[in-house]
Amino acid sequence: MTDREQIEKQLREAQAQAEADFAAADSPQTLYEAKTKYLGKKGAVKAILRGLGGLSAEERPLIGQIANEVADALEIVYDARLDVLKRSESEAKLAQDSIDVSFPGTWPVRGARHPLALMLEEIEEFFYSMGYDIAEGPEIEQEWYNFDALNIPADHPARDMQDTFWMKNGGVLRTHTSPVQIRYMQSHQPPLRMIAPGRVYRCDSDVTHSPMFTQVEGLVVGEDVSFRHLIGTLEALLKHVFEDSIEIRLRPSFFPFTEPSAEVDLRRAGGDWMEVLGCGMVNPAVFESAGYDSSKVTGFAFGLGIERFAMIKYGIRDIRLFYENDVRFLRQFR
Ligand code: FA5
Repeated sequence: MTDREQIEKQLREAQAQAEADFAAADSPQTLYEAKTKYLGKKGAVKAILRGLGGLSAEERPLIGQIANEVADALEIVYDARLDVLKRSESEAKLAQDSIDVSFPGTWPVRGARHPLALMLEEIEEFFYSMGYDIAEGPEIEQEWYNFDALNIPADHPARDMQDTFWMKNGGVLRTHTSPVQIRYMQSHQPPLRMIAPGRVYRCDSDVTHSPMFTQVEGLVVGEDVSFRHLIGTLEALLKHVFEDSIEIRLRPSFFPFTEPSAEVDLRRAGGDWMEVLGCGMVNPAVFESAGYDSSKVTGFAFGLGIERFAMIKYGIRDIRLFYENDVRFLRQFR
């Protein structure tokens, strides 16, 4: 056998031995060790090539080519075996880590919507479905919008109906959402239907009065809007919010911005009456402040307190609970 044949034979034997070792490897780790043993810098193939010294210049490239073929072939066998080993390794892991779907899990702690947010959403949904626009106005209001434009002149006793927080610059924290009526009419022409929810402020505090509370104003203006429309609308609203489980009482009342005016009280069977809203037909003086021709339009308006609605709906006795953020209270609305 010539030297060349000798080396070629060694290479082929090394290849066969390597393939057998690769096949026998039972983990990526042992497979890698086997690869290094044959193809690494100090591996068997390199060792054989180092023995090329005795070959002629023509023979050397031929042997080099065979060595490359052997190395390439082994790389392919290596990759295929590695694939198989990795797959069976991950299958074994999956089988071991199998999930017990009947095991009770840990529940994330869930928050709850605030009862006032729930109530407001319910009221907004009702009016939105009836085609009302939803408007907003500033909480720091000009005296003119909060009072004068609503037919409450400076020296009129009606100014004291609501205890006002005055600002140093002469502005007020709005005492009701009625000023939004004026702002809305200034920027819209009749016919119109809108509600204006928002926070209002008064120097006032006990179990049914909070210094900050939330009103929803309503305003409908058109050519033939009547008191009957007002009553029908409020009845439909109360039915939507309380279903049939509530008694309704309408009392004549007084507001400078409506004429005639009324207040609505509600009571659960066996409970006490609670006033929830004021309403009436828009006073012509209010149309004039807003720039409408009071001989051409009529309208109704109302202002309701959503804390009072929520107190009755959820059976809450003290209005202050809404603002104390006691989680034991809030959790009940989950
Ligand atoms: C007004 O504020 C009128 N602007 C309502 C109105 C609008 C009448 C349009 C006619 C036309 P009153 O002060 O009564 O009215 O308040 C209306 C509602 O707000 C009350 O019925 C009550 O539900 C609620 N409310 C009043 N004061 C408080 C308070 N301090 N805390 C909680 N809710 C209150």
